[in-house]
Amino acid sequence: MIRRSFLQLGSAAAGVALVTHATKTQAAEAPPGHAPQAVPAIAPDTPAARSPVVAPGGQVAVVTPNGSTLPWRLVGGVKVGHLIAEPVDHEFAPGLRAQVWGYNGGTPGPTIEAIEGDRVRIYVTNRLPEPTTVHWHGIILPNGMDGVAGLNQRPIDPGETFAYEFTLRHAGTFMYHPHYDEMTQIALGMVGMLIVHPKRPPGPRVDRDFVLMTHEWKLNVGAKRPDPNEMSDFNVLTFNSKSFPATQPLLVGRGERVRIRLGNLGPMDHHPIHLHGLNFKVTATDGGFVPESAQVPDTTVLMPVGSTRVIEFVPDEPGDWGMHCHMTHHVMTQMGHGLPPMVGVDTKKLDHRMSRVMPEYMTMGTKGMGGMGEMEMKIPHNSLPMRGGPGPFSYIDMGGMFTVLKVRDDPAAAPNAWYRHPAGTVAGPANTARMAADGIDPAAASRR
Ligand SMILES: [Cu+2]
Repeated sequence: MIRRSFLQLGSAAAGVALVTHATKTQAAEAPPGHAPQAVPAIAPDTPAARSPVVAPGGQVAVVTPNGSTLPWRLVGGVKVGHLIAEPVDHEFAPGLRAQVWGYNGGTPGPTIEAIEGDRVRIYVTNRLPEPTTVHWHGIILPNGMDGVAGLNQRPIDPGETFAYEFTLRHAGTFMYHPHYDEMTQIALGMVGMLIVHPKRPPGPRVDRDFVLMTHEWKLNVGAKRPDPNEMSDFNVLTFNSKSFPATQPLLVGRGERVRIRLGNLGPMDHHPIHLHGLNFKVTATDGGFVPESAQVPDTTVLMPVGSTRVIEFVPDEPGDWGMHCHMTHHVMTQMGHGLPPMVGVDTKKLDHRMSRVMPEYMTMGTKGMGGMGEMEMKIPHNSLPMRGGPGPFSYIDMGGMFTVLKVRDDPAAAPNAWYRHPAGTVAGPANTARMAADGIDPAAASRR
């Protein structure tokens, strides 16, 4: 019996029934489910090397974790690129794949990177089953290049290739996406970033420059494709279309100036993105650069749908720092949805009755949901465990829109390793003698 059936049974009895490793023998006989795969906590191909300088003023190339950059070909002074809109077989994290739509074999599409004043010609080939267009979100260009189907051009039919050509008059952090059947095409993953480096950078030179797009998907357990008709209940939350632990960490050097360009082309939700271990300033939006006098220090930046926010910081505390959406359901995955509230419920009678018909039955969640992700329970084929992934101390209880900012004295060293904490700098069990000396009553601590 697959876990979904257990859930239905459990739900009918206002309980959450899961098979744990305590009942492995029976569980091992269960047919089509599979145990959650052990996944490496750190993606192996972290770009550790220093990025090349690509623009005036020592501006470094943008790095797209889990993504790529669109290659240019220079023809008669024009930068020529090619976007192919097409279906993509995408892995959100090990154990969860789906048929999505994207560009050039991926979602998000390749990051387009250019320099203020560049003339670009971008061919768009449509390999989708329906028409599409590309809108260059935030770019000020001739009206007929803006990509709104019906208003600025006719749609690009399946099999056709259109050419878009314009001059990048303004520097900034922009995006691209279809403006034909947006509801379907954006929800299925057709999004990308468009970075225009300034001719004269307005602020201090940065050492690292990353782009991260937030996105949300409704992917029913067992479904082959995300549901583009969903309006509110999204269950797969991603950075650059990956859920933790598949999100590639951002590796930076202590004391380096770091820029992260965030973009949100998700269908419906804003995301408050929070960084640990540092504070930052918002230096730009898709509307332009924020004057230094107006830059507010912060640790969370709200990412409204259809906008970009650029943050910059200089981390001075080394370590592995969490970076995540602060909406608690956005660090959950498929299994966190639609469960009955169980905290504090007395399930003794239910467990006893259920054990007569299903010996492996055990109601869970009565003490909270912590630890649910790491249990070796059977989960349906092609689904994610409730949340999280393995960490250096124990299971990390967050998944979805979560990644790790790795601040190192030597950013070129051991990108796959967890941070090694100096002795005496990790929280641990308190010493009772020390507690007493500090005026904390050990008896009060042990009272329940
Ligand atoms: Cu969120």
